[in-house]
Amino acid sequence: MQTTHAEIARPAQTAQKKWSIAEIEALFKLPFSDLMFRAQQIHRENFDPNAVQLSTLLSIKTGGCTEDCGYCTQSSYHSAGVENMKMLDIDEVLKAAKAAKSAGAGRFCMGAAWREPSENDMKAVVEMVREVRALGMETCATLGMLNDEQTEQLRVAGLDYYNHNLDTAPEFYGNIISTRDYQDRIDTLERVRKAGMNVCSGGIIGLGENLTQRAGLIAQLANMDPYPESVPINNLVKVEGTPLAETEDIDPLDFVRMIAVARITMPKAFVRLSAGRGEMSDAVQALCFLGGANSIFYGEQLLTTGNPEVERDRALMNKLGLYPLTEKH
Ligand code: SAM
Ligand code: DTB
Ligand code: SF4
Repeated sequence: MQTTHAEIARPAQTAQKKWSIAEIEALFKLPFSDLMFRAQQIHRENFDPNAVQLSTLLSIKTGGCTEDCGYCTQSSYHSAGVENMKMLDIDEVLKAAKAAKSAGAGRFCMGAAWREPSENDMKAVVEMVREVRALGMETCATLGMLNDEQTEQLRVAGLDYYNHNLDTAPEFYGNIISTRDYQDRIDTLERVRKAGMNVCSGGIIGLGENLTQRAGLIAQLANMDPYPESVPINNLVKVEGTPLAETEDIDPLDFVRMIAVARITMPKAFVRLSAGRGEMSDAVQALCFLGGANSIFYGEQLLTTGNPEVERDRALMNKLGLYPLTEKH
């Protein structure tokens, strides 16, 4: 099996620190410069500080989801104007993956609006994973809950990462999603880990959660043993027709703090500055990189919402002296 960047960056783990929620909250409350300094120090001990991992997302099955996640445009409970579409065929997926590769992405992430995949869905996805991997890209998929057999099918196909977010703290989860519970998410993550694939799991901020709940999400992630190789931190993208459309905006500096706390508590993870970059200034994104973010979604589109244009990201990276991970490793 091809060695992945995460495996290179993350040698055998020694005993992992356990974080209490109070300790994590104390990190959030540090003076901003102290927090950034500490995060940047840890970042430099573990990574090339100027290399950024680039992942391109493709929605392989959009809309009509049977879950009721309050933030999501694709839930059939909401009216965000996203249609229930059929799954893309393999040629469309490969075309997008080749374009992502030639634009400089190292990883291709395939997302589906499913509670869990069916047997037929799995047949198609397994083929997609095999073929995308054959292009020489890292592969990631996010398909909802998995059972043991499905996890094994993905591992055999050569899937490098499985994304499944915890999204928020356990005690706030029920305010956002009622059709599954927190333990369902943890069970899928454990299956992915047991099968030997890299775990990608993170969350969203700006859902109306308080600081203790942000710390609670970080504690869940950082205390997994081992913690995820990839940790996406999303800023809620508010879309009309979803229950969270009117939620109050968070202060962008609080987003930066979330990134820095993820970096400090999960020193060897790739921390991804994920959804919400379209609404962020270059200055805020620069602070996120300083706080230890070293991965982004790269390409005009996330799943159903926009992301910065490739040209804008290239210009930002040039301005900051950042380069794609694949070019230097
Ligand atoms: N259906 C699968 C699932 O829920 O795991 C995979 C796709 S789902 C869209 C993947 C993740 O995208 C969610 O867990 C959530 O963290 C993030 N997400 C979805 N809608 C979002 C939004 N409006 N703003 C920010 N993040 C969002
Ligand atoms: C993740 O943490 N963020 C991505 C990915 N994993 C699948 C999804 C962001 C979705 C943003 C809203 C949309 O485009 O629909
Ligand atoms: Fe479905 Fe995933 Fe959206 Fe939830 S986040 S409604 S599971 S697509």
